[in-house]
Amino acid sequence: MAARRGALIALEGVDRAGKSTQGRRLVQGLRAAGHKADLIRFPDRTTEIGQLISSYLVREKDLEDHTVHLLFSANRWEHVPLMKEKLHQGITIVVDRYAFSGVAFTNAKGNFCLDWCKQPDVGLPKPDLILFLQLSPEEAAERGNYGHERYESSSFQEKVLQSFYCLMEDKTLNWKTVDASQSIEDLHREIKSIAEKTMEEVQNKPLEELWK
Ligand code: NYM
Ligand code: MG
Repeated sequence: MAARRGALIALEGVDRAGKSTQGRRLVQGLRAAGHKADLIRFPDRTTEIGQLISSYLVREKDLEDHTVHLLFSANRWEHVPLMKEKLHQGITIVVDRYAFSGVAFTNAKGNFCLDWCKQPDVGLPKPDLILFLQLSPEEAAERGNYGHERYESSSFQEKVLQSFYCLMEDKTLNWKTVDASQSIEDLHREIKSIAEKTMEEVQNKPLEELWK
């Protein structure tokens, strides 16, 4: 029998929903339970492409909108060989944002249709589970001010949320919405239990390709 593979689990949601906190907690929790698990955060600002993206986000650099969209996608593709290797070694990969953030943020700019936004990411490893951390704009605002990066305004985040809702209508993907207004620990327990169930279900199934 072929070796069991790890699961690819994506965390999505608007800014301040708690994706990074929950991503870290999930990997810690899975490791403590004896699973092999790694975390990847997108954008990964440490690569050369990621540094360009970061200088765009902090407004040090202006980049044309199509260009920056393609850079975000390239920043995912550069991780694909290692992601596949790890998944096939039985390591579960938790991604803090993935192609869905890529599509939702560019689509929120207004002049890019969902179909165009999706194309560069077609064929990426398909997540076995996409956890959508749901938080109302009011609750997000109560968590403190946005930072000073591009996209960090409540009017833009509202458009991002609408784009996420369009993407969630795709029933070929395993979206699960969780209530991100819960305490960190309660949300962690819920997420870990959904993740472990998915890991069990997919371990003998082939890894699929996104939007193909
Ligand atoms: N973002 C993130 C995009 O616009 N496209 C993408 O493909 C990804 C992965 O980058 N506001 C945006 C969403 C965020 C910003 O992400 C930086 P983070 O998680 O705050 O570092
Ligand atoms: Mg941010």
